[in-house]
Amino acid sequence: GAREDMQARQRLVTLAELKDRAAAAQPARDAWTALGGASATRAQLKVIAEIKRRSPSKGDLASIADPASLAVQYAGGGAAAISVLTEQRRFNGSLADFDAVRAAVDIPLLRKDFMIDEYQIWEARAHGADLILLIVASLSDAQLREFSALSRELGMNVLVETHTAEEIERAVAAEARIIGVNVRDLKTLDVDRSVFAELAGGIPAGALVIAESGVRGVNDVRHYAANGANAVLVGEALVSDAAPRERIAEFMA
Ligand code: IGP
Repeated sequence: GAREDMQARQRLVTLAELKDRAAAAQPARDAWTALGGASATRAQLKVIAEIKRRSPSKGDLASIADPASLAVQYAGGGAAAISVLTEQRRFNGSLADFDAVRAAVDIPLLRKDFMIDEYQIWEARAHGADLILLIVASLSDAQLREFSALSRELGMNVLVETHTAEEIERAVAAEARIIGVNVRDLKTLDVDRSVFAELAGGIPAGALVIAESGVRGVNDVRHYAANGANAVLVGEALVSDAAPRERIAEFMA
């Protein structure tokens, strides 16, 4: 179909071309400030609302006819940022989805994918991303540093994802300022919400702490907030809710 063709073409974009597009793109928005990083108290819990069509654990989550209008609802509900899955094989995402969302809202966007190459970081910026995801478990320390440095050079912030105390140490050593604890184990796909409370205390003051995955409703949000989350990253619960705008407002109240 058209989307496959589009992706096939996008893979043929040379790095040089991507660099030209990144240079021509609007400067990155300040995700750090949007997530409350500049606030002295960080009292207001922030929401990163995710656009995710399917997941390896649950299969198809929702038929998202129009990612742009979902994004507008997220922004209207007060989301601080929007995460857009671009990984195709397991999550049925695409850069076309990302582009549609970019055209529809002006808040910071996270390009959510498994970043393993500098090419993808240039690609993210070329498409107007403001924030990228780096998963500690899938990168070496050297990659973590290099990819973080490149992202910052391009004006983007980095969400560094962890799942163990050791990974938090590696994130801190790489000078991560926005640290996510994913309560889903990416190897087994099991969700264990208690992982957040166990690990969040190990994140140094100064860094923003993001609770990732497993939010079913406002009680889970409260639980993460009570255990030190500055923001929550919510996918499935929002894409499958008939009223995502109201749900986000409820999470933040
Ligand atoms: C959202 P949930 O349980 O609210 O749908 O989870 C987000 O944390 C999850 O999609 C995620 C993810 C990832 C997906 C966290 N880290 C890395 C793909 C790759």
